[in-house]
Amino acid sequence: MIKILIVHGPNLNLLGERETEWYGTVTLDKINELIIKKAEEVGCQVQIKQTNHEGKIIDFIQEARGWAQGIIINPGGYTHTSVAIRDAISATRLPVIEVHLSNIYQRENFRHRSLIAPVCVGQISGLGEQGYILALEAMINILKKGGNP
Ligand code: CA2
Repeated sequence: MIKILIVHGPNLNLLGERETEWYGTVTLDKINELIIKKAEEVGCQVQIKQTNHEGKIIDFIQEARGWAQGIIINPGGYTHTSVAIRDAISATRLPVIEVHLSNIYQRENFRHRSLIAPVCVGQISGLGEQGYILALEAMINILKKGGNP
């Protein structure tokens, strides 16, 4: 069975409470419910993790090689700053899809650059919680094709 790791980065645990103009009112629990439902429908296994710490994200990426065949990640604010997360993704041989709830290109200039996207197979930005579901579908197709889109 295909196994996929989902990583939510910093502050995503606050979803639904504030900044609803960018992220809507959906909570992280609700997003995780949708992901699990989709995974059950398509018959894949998911592990979902959230952390506010950069090093933990790196640990999750490194550890994923022992379990998962692909990674879906919303690196939160680290998207725009973290060479270390980029290096961890580069080092893993797993395909990675980057997801953002908001359209980062409609926002402040500093959010237009992702250090992570160049080492991912693709990026989904601006489609809200749907982005995770689309990423899951895409990842399954990519894995069925041997790891390339
Ligand atoms: O759009 C996305 O998914 C982001 O990754 C969300 C990050 C942001 O730094 C990225 O530029 C784009 C922020 C995570 C959520 O932050 C919240 C802060 C307060 C209340 C609710 C969420």
